[in-house]
Amino acid sequence: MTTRLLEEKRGVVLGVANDRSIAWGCAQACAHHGAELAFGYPNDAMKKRVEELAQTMPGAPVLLCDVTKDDDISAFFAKLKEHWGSIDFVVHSIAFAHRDDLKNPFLQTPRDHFALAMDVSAYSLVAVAREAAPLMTNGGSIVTMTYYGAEKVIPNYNVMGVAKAALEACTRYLAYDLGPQSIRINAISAGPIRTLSASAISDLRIMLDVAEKTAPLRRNVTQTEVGNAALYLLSDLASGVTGEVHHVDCGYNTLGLSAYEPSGE
Ligand code: NAD
Ligand code: 0WE
Repeated sequence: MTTRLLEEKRGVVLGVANDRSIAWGCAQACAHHGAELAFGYPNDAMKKRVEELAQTMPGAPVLLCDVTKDDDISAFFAKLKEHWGSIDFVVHSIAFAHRDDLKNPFLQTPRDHFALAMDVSAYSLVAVAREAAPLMTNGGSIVTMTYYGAEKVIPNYNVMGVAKAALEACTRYLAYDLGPQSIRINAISAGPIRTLSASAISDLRIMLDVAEKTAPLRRNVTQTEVGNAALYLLSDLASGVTGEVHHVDCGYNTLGLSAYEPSGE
């Protein structure tokens, strides 16, 4: 590799669960381009998994960061300030909704489930950006992950679609607030990918099959391809790019998805 797009840069990756995570695709692309990385994990159950993967990147700190907890987020960035002094980028690759809410009619979404999905999947970007920004003393770049269900109805995506619409709007408003500090923030709208979260979705097979048949590239996107798009947005190549949703989906959003009906209905 001759180009080292992130040489001398230090960044945070939130959302690694295993080697199929989109966050891990981003981490690998960044590491290949010379970045030094730190990882966050939400609980003890995830700690070992993240540590095992991070071991392949010598010296990478692995620290607790449940994004529903303000104290976790501030302690996470306080430790990084001590360790590094400053940071250059953040990858936010986190979402959660109750499983039932991705199956039952959206109409039935309980108030507290709606709030949880919004908290983990949208507000957390605001909370993370607020704590990360003071460490981005030379400017910075933040990337988050969204999905087409923010723009159009994807059957069963439900409350996650609403949360992703909020996440995309948060990206624009944060870009406006952070722009004066030369901090950019962008979202990548990825096509369907078989990850830990996605494999819990009963219609994922259908989403993957439909995309493969009808997207202009006639295939599905990979974690590596999403990681490479994140690499560009995190690097100085994208120095004039902020507040945008970038589709990395093989042209998935050109589908006539209104013709799609979930499993046999
Ligand atoms: P994944 O399961 O590998 O990653 C989701 C991560 O969220 C996990 O690492 C999990 O630990 C983390 N997380 C959940 N709650 C958390 C909390 N409270 N604090 C900290 N971390 C928490 O699945 P993925 O598919 O790689 O998902 C990553 C992102 O990509 C999500 O935002 C998802 O919506 C988005 N996305 C996924 C697809 C897809 O088809 N897989 C497509 C488009 C966008
Ligand atoms: O953002 C996502 C999935 C996010 C997700 C997945 C789960 C499953 C396990 C959030 N919370 C949970 N909670 C759980 O308990 N994607 C973009 C993948 C996805 O999800 C769908 C899709 C696709 C694609 C749901 C319905 C239809 C298509």
